[in-house]
Amino acid sequence: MKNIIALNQNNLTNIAKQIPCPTYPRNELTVGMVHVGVGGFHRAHQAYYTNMLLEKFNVRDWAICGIGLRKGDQKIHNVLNEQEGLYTLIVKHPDGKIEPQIMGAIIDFRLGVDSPKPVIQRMAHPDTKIVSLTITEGGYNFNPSTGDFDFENQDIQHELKNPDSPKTIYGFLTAALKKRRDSGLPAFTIMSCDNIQHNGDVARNMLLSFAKRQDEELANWIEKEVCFPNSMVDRITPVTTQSDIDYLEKTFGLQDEWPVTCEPFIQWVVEDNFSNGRPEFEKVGVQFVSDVKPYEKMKLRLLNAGHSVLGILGAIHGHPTINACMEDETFVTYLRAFMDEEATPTLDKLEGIDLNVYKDSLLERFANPNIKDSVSRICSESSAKLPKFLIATLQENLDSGGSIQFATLVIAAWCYYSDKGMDKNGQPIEIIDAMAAELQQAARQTKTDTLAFIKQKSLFGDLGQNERFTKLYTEFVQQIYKDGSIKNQMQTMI
Ligand code: CS2
Repeated sequence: MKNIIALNQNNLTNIAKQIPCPTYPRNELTVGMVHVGVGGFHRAHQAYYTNMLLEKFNVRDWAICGIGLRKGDQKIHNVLNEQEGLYTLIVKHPDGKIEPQIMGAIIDFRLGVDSPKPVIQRMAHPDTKIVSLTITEGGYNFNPSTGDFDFENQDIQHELKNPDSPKTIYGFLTAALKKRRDSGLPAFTIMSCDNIQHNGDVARNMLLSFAKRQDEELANWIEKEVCFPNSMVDRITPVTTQSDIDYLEKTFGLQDEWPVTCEPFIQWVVEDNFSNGRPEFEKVGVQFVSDVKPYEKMKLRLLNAGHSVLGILGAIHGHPTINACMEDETFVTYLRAFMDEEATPTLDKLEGIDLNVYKDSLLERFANPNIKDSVSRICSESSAKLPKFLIATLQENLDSGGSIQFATLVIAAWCYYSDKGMDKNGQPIEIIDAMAAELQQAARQTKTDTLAFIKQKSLFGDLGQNERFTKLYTEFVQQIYKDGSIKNQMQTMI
């Protein structure tokens, strides 16, 4: 039995005998970035790049303070407090090599749920120069079909009337920016790192819509002073499992309550547009460009949409993980056909990027047998993801007369998935979606109204009125409901 060592600052010298640890003086760091939404992705991506910067380049003023705004963030708050911001990043290579490394860039964590003040103070602190976000596609509070800010949201209503007790990201940002303006401090940059096309522009439009209703003068100041760089972020980060925790304990005797696992690949392309300085991330491989939009579109429409294609079809077929889908020839061929025939024609040419090479690399990354990315993670919050990842492509192909069959089958499968909540073997599928009830209700009407599911305007806009689409969709839905098998249908198309 190994001696068990808890992960904390005091034990780092000991842990470093087996696992690379931060060697920079963590107690000398100051917080330059405040990050909202400290999930696995942030810890494997921005916090990883930052850790490298602190480790290799003597940087001291760009450490991170994590922020949680939801009740569910209590757990990460407790773990990071207990572990003094330290956690293990476990990089899993396709050949079986596993590289754990202790990350130290997060030096503080604050929960804004019951006491907003400490969060506002942190954002308004003179040292804070960037507030970055991974609040998920659904966190931006806009109507996916119109793109308009959703003022009906109860929390938004509350914070419009009570600017001092914010609940959502918008209330926190305006409260902190107001403090900065009133005390003559420069604004911070708001850097979205979510998988949304033009994520910075979306963050800007939403914040300004909100601020204009809350405080017009402040909105004008924000409009003038705050930069919102667009960015493309990429690293596949599956949900941490108990076996990841056990691996650290069994192999190294290390007790880490919440490590993060990820693939070796990492990419970050950001527009160089900051209000108040930025870390020299280019030193650790981040690409700064003047226009990130073509990169974003390529990634969302190939990687994220590709994930959703495998995820939804795989869930019904009974494949538990993305790599299991990639061991199935039918899925691989189908995915490549979707990429080549439907996603690629909607993309712009990108200098220096060969789309075929990019697509080949995606297939390899998806097939990494050690990542075991669950289809349930991919399918979670599909109502927020599919309009951006897939429906936009479908719509463009309808407009141009291009192929729509591969994406349409996924929409039909999504209806069946939302209705039945089980795979073809009768195993229940756990549906994690803020709109799960509405989706199921609409899907359940399919028997009497074949188009009921796609009549949900907030997701599908006017797709339900497009004859070419509805004809194909009807055919697919009827087929899937008849035999519950998705694979037969996929095979006839490839
Ligand atoms: C995934 C992404 O959310 C999803 O469905 O496609 O989380 C994906 O793994 C990341 O964007 C990879 O960079």
